[in-house]
Order: sequence, then structure tokens, then C-alpha cells
Amino acid sequence: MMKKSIFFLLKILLIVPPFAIAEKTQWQYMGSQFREDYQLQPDLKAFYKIHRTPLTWFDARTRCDREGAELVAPQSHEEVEMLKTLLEKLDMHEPFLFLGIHSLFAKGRFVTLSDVDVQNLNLHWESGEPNNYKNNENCVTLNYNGRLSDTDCNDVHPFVCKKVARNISWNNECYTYDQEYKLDSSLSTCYKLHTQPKNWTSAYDVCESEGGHLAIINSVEEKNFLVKLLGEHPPARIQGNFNKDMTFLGFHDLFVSREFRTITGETLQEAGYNEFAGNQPDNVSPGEHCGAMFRNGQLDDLWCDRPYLFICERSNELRERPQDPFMKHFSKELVYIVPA
Ligand SMILES: [Ca+2]
Ligand SMILES: [Ca+2]
Ligand SMILES: [Ca+2]
Repeated sequence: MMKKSIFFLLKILLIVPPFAIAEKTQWQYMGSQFREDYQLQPDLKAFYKIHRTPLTWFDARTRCDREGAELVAPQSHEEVEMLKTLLEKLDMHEPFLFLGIHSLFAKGRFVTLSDVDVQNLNLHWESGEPNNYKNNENCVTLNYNGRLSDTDCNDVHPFVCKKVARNISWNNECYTYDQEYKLDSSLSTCYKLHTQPKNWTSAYDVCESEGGHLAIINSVEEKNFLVKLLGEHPPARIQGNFNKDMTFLGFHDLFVSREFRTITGETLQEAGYNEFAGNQPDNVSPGEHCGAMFRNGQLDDLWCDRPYLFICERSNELRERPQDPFMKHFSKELVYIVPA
């Protein structure tokens, strides 16, 4: 079986001209993967995810952005129809979806998040809309008819995030589109140092949005990898005016003061690494309740509400390789020249 398949692949390699291989490889390669929680719509050449929990327009935009995608602004009748089917699945009375369309820059001028005037898109307003009710409607929703209304940006609605397939390249080692995740093969875990600083709560949310979690150190080996990762990003090469010697991790004492736990509920001893720096934890006023490490890997308690570097962690062991049956036998490069 194996021999036969290899022969088949070699035959295709000889028949198909190289430029055709490149094109097909590229499209299928990109088209097959984005994130486990996104669905590919092949006709629209994009991945979508519906968020059922209603958020404000601002929070919805941020959530999509953190997932590496964009709050959807439909570009065609077909895309509106697809969004309508997602709306139906919500099983809500009179549901609305927030769209990536607003008039926050100039009142009454509705544009997408990439600043395309809505008048240039083939979209339809609900009758009587936009009406700028109470002079407070700067964001746009889609209703079950597939029509648009202007609405209060601080209302909360479900929403859909979109990722155009052609923008994606796959990180083979870490099973994510995100090229910044780096594999520690001995731990079978991937890590990403975020150099855009965030407070601890936002850092937690960013890591979860990326399909991971704030890094938890479970061994000296893991600590060493994180120290090495930080070493590749010296303070002088990171932009911004903040303390670049500290990095948030996934532990805290927010529940009981001085009782440090990981975000998965373990004590630091149970997690496997408990080496605080000298004089730490020192709980400096007005209180340091979030976990961090120095660049040498020693731990510290730190102010939760100030922005610092942070590291996200994604275990490869929890992730399945792509479900293509050829994948079990061949490298990805060969797999993707097989005609569908
Ligand atoms: Ca309105
Ligand atoms: Ca870990
Ligand atoms: Ca401290």
C-alpha cells in the first residue's frame, strides 16, 4: 500500500508542471488549516468562528484580533447568506450579529475595519436604518434578514470572526498559523513571548485566545527554555517604555493572599517549580498578586495591573495532527500535491 502510494505521488510529480504544483500546494496548504476552533468555508476561501457570548463591539473587535482574525464585514451576497445560517444556529429570539463596520471616525460614514466605505459593498440596510437613534449609534449589526442596522457600540451581541485563507501560513511545528510560537521538542510544547506588554488579566486573555494559556513552569528544563527564549529578545530590541526584565506567568495569589497557585489550581510545588528570587515574594505596596519571572528564570510576585512581557504556552500533546489520511505516511510537501 505504502509503496503503491509513493509510486502514485512520484508519477504525479513527473506529470504536473512545477508552477502548477506550487500553486496547488500553496492553496491547499493554506486552505486546510487555521485554528481548531475555526471552520473553513471553501467557497468563500475563508475561516469563520461564531462567538455566542455577546460582547460590546469594542470587545468583539479585540477578541477577533487576539484570535489572529477580524470581526467580519461581509463582502458579498454569498457571505451574508452564510452569516444568516450562523445566526439561525444561535437559536436566539431576534438575534443580531455585530459586524466589523462602524462610523466612529466620521458620524454617518460607515466603513469596514479596513476603511472600505460600506456604499461600495453590496449590502442592504433594514428599512428605516441607519437612524442614529438618540444620536448614539456608531456600530453596525446584521439581522436574521441579512440586513444592516446602526446600533449602540456598547450594546452586547454575538459576533463572527473571519480569517481570509490566503493570508495564512501554517506553523508545522506548533500546529497554529502563528509563526511566533517556538517548539521545545523535548517538552513537546510551544511558547510565544509577547513583546507587546499587557497587564496580567489581558495577558491571560490573549493566551487563551491563541488556544494556549499563560505559561506555567513545570520543571527546571522548562524554566531553562523560557530563559533562552527571553535571551533571544534582549531589552534593547523591544520597543516601549516599560520594565522589560519581568515576564508574567500563569500563577497568582488572587484568591488567598500569599498562597500562590497556578491558573490550573496547583500549588507551585505541585506544578514542579518554585524557585523565587532572593527577597521574593515581597508583596510591594499596594499589593503584588500576579506571578512573573526575572530574565534568569527566578520567580517574583508583581503588580497585576501594570503592563509587562508575558509568555503563552501551547501543549502539542493535546493537539491532533491534521486529519488528512495521507498525513500519516508522508511529509506535508508531498501530501499537498495529491489531487483532491
Ligand atoms: Ca438604528
Ligand atoms: Ca508548562
Ligand atoms: Ca515582588
